[in-house]
Formats: sequence, C-alpha cells, structure tokens
Amino acid sequence: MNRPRILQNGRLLPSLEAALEQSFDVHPLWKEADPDAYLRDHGGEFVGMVTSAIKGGSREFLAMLPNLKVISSFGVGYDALDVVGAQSRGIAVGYTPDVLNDCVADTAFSLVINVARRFPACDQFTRRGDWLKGAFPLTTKVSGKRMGILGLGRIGQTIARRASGFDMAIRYHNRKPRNDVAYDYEPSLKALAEWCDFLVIASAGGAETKHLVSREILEAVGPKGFVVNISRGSVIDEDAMIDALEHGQLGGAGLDVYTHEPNVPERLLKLDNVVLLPHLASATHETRQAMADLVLANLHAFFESGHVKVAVPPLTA
Ligand code: 8YV
Repeated sequence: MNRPRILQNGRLLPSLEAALEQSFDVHPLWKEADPDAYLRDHGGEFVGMVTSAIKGGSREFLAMLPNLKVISSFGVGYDALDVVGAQSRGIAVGYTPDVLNDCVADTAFSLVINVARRFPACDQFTRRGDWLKGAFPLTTKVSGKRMGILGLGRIGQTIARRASGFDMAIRYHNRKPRNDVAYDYEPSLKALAEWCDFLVIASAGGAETKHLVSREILEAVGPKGFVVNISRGSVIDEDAMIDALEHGQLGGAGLDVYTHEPNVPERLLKLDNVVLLPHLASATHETRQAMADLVLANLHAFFESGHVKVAVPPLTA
C-alpha cells in the first residue's frame, strides 16, 4: 500500500521526524532552497501536513496544497495557522493541547517568582563576587499577593492552581465568565490590572487578542506591579510595555514570548527589571515527547478513521 504523502513544514524533534518517516512518505520542505517554487510544482501531491505552533501555515500557503486532507500541528497555539480556512475546506486539524499545561504553568510561575525576587540578577551578583561587597537589594514578596489571569483556559487554570499553593488571591478576565471555576471573574481587564500585583497572560494569540494589554492596561498594573507573558507576544503592545518599563510606570516583566521571535528588542535587553526566556515554556524532554506522540497519533488516527485524535474545535471567521 502507498504510504500517505506528508509535507513537513519546519524542523521537528529528531525522534518525531524519524517516527514520521517510518509510517509516511514525508517531504521536508525546510530542505528546499525555494519552498514556494517547490510547492507550485509538487503541492498537489500532499494529503497531509505536519507543522508547529510557530511555523503554522497561512491561507496562501495552504492554497498551494489543493489535495490536503489533514494537518497535524505540534503545539497548542494555532494563531500562525489558517484554521478557519482549513476547516472550511474540510481539512481535519489536529494539535497538542493539555500535555503541555504543566510545563507552561511551571514556566509562568517561575517567571512570577524570578521577576519579583530578581533571582537571575542575584545569580549574576553572586558569580561576580559582589556579595563580598554587600547584600543584594531587597525585592518583592510573591506568596499571598494578588494574581490576575488574562485567559483562564486550561493553561490559565493550571497556573491558578500553582498560585493557590502560594496563598495568592486569584481573579481572571476572559471574554465570558466560566461556570466551572471558583475564581472571581473580572469583566474589565483594566479593573483586573488595577487590582492585581501580577498580571499573567495565558490567553490565545491571534487577531482577537492583539494588543489587548495596551499602554492603559500596563499603566493600570503600575510601578509596583508585574506582567508575565507565556502566551504570545502579540497580546501585549510591546513598545508600550518597554516605554512603561523604562520609565518606571511598570514594575517588571517576565517574558517567554515576543512580537518578532526570535528577535528581542534591544531596548528590552538593556532593562534590569525584566526576565527574558527564549520561548521555551513547553521545552522539556517529557512534554516535547508527549507533544510529538500526539502529533503522530493525530495523523495515524486520521488515516485509520478519518478523524484526528485531538482536533482544534470548529472555528468561524
Ligand atoms: C510551541 C507553543 O509548540 O504550543 C505552543 O503554542 O508556543 C510552543 O509550545 C513550540 O515552540 C514549538 O513550535
């Protein structure tokens, strides 16, 4: 039997690439010098595509794959993928939610602690031998403080459970209140920002949430408050955030995500009230393997039953 022809958009874990090659006829697009030219000639051959949350696939890109039946994406975010367009063409779209909740929440909570207690700077201080000259300046307590969560989805709830363990008061803002949680809903993001000590962003990326955390919201978090972002850089107005950090209008920021990854603005790199990670919230051996297993399971399920194992819910424009 012919193995289904699958387009691989971007590099994946070596173990996943090897496993895909065992079951499918995989073409790695990243090896092509001119991917567009390749797709113009060969796009019609592919029934499946494997991609990632970061690589995704735009409407124009998917248009070059006229016979596509299934997309399996490595990651929970799908803001880089034209899911609405794909679903309207009847293409099944699989992704990897849930398996990364713990690691992303661990990262969010580490950023909360590290930005407030300034542990990365403390580490540098100790290595430089500055301790011999005096004590590190006092920092900000985390336990018992107020956490506002923007986007109380599955990752947001996992962060909230960690915050409960640190005796924090928790409120959240979503488009709509949830009826399955005990945390207080705050209908106004500005009021949430004014109330909290830590504003943690765990919402989805994409057009709907673009720059939701605006200059006004950042100023409401204020000079003693902190922002933590493990979702997408696009949710924060990055220039406004840097202005606020530079002028002491925002206490600090712990960031795993940026507007133009992997480029981090020079102005941000110069600040000492930020903790900057290179988009690695889900990047542990255990979680990345679980994500890889689900990418594979989604494809196998589709070719066996016509349905992926975990599908992106039906979206409309
Ligand atoms: C990516 C992520 O999957 O899942 C997401 O939405 O942002 C990450 O976990 C990872 O960077 C690989 O694309």
